[in-house]
Amino acid sequence: MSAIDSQLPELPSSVELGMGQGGLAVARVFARAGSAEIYLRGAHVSAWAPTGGSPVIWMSEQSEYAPGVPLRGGVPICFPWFGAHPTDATAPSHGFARLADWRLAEAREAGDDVVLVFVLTDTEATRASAWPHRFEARYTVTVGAQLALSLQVTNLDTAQLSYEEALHTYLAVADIRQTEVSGLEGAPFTDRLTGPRPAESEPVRFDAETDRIYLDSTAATTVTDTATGRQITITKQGSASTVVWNPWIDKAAAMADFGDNEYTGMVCVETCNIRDNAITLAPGAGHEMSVRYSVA
Ligand code: TA6
Repeated sequence: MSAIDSQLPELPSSVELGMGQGGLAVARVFARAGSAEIYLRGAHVSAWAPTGGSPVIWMSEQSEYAPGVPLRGGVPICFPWFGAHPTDATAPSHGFARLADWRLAEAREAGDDVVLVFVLTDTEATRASAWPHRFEARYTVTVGAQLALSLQVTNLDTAQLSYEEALHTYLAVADIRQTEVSGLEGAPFTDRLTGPRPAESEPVRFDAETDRIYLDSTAATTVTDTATGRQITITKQGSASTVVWNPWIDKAAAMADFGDNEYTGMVCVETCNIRDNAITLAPGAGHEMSVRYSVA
């Protein structure tokens, strides 16, 4: 980890940098109000729980921790494109950010919380990719009784650029069949399996593979676990798209890094700017997308 050591900021005692699974560098955070784990590869939050509370972020037991393979679970950062790249079939799904090594630029205590800042800038590899722009991405993770995530992107190029982004959060639920996602009622969406669908008046419930894109949706959402009564509220700024995903049985079985029955214990509610909501920045301009998770 010598390369990482040399760039490290001073760490408060509540932050430990160590070796995680697969030998990957990981920051373990022990704030008074909450704890978390963040892999430097992908600036990937892989665990968060408020102090005294149960884990909120879900991670697959089958996740790989190998070069070139994204972690399964946690909060993957999808950037600078979402899903398959529109023109380059060889480009990695959901972009290069979740496969890249981010730099831990800052770690500090803020009352009962701890704030960490991770930075990714363009590299030779990204400049040779399907998205060759010069950029800086700053990802701020605030760990406490709530989890707050903020992704700031700045165009360091001399030309305009456009990108998609998603905080592809995997949330833990007791039983997906007894889980509801509310806050999206009245919003039309695209079901990635069957196409455009009209708005629904009920919360999203799950009885099959679910993969929905809500555009022009700035609403807060709530994941209600009717089995336990736990509610996870998701409030966001600077995000105009929301994605809701559960792979259900067949897709779960088809994914090598996902346990066959693990679909029952997770739901993804993703904070995004994708498709028609993609962000365009003039040279020197920046944009921030942020989200906050609170549990009741
Ligand atoms: O956000 C939902 C989604 O785009 C699904 O279509 C599904 O593919 C999921 O992401 C996981 O993608 P990944 O590339 O991590 O396997």
